[in-house]
Amino acid sequence: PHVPSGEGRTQTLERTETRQPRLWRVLLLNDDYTPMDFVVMVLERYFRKAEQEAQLIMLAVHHKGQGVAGVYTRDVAETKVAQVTAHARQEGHPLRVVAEPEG
Ligand code: TYC
Repeated sequence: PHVPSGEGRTQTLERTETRQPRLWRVLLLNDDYTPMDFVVMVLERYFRKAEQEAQLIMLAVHHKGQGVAGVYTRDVAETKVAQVTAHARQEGHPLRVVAEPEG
């Protein structure tokens, strides 16, 4: 890093290298009550999946207990969790959505 010269006594150290932000997985958890169609709609609308992929992810969650809906930076992942949870509750579904750090 080089130290820019300046008038005052405060020095600013510059770094040109940056690090990639840690990514977070948004997981859908299975339950016995949320309709399959609602989960597919969530995957299409909030996670931008095409219908066929949404169906595959929903069925994988249904059979395995959980699955990855998408991978995002922390703020985006937390917003997805909040939006999907609010939508599910509004419709009276117990769907659980959580975010966890990758790696
Ligand atoms: N198990 C639900 C049913 O049989 C469907 C479902 C799939 C629910 C995925 C939640 O994250 C989920 N209606």
